[in-house]
Amino acid sequence: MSRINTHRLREMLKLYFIMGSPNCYKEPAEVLKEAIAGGITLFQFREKGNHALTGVEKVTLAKELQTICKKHDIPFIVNDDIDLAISLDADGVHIGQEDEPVAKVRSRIGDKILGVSVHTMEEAMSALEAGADYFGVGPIFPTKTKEDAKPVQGVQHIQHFREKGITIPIVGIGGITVENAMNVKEAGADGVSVITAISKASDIIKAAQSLRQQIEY
Ligand code: TZP
Ligand code: MG
Repeated sequence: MSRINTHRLREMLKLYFIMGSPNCYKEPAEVLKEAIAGGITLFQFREKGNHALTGVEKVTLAKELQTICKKHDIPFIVNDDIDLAISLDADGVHIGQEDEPVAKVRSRIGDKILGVSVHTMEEAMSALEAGADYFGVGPIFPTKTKEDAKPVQGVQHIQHFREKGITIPIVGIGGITVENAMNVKEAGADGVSVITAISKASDIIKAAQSLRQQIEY
């Protein structure tokens, strides 16, 4: 295997759906199937927050969702849990600044996709050097989904990274909806990552379709 091709990764990041059981009003497997039917391009399993599953239950859900992704050719990324990603042979991992150091994670996962949340130029440069494949930047807009989220950064933050010469694939995250997704792309992001705009939508298929249209425009 070799590191993911950047062009392919930019395509994958267009509509990046992130979800775990605490983000769903119904069965996560059903939510994921509908999101895929609506056109998501990448999935991240993020089992975090109130009533998040742990242990065997978490692993069982991860396997169930990974199986769905495989069936539909949607790459499966694991949030934070490097051991889980390795044991499931996931397509990649996404880590934040408070997780294991980027270089250590890169050496553990080999050529799997490695996403890193960055908030400053310093974090960005160091993640780049340590082997990140893409950056998650946010929260772009106010969000209630992540309790310990950093202050809202606005789309200017993505613009700033691009102006400073950061060419690595970037996804915006935090409070992104069909109404504001276009602004995130126009600021220089390759795609948007969303949790509740899809997971808690009354019509999940339509929500994903509408977001995808905004990004493809
Ligand atoms: N990281 C920064 S904001 C956020 C994460 C995981 C939550 C995004 O959730 P939502 O529901 O799309 O605002
Ligand atoms: Mg993390």
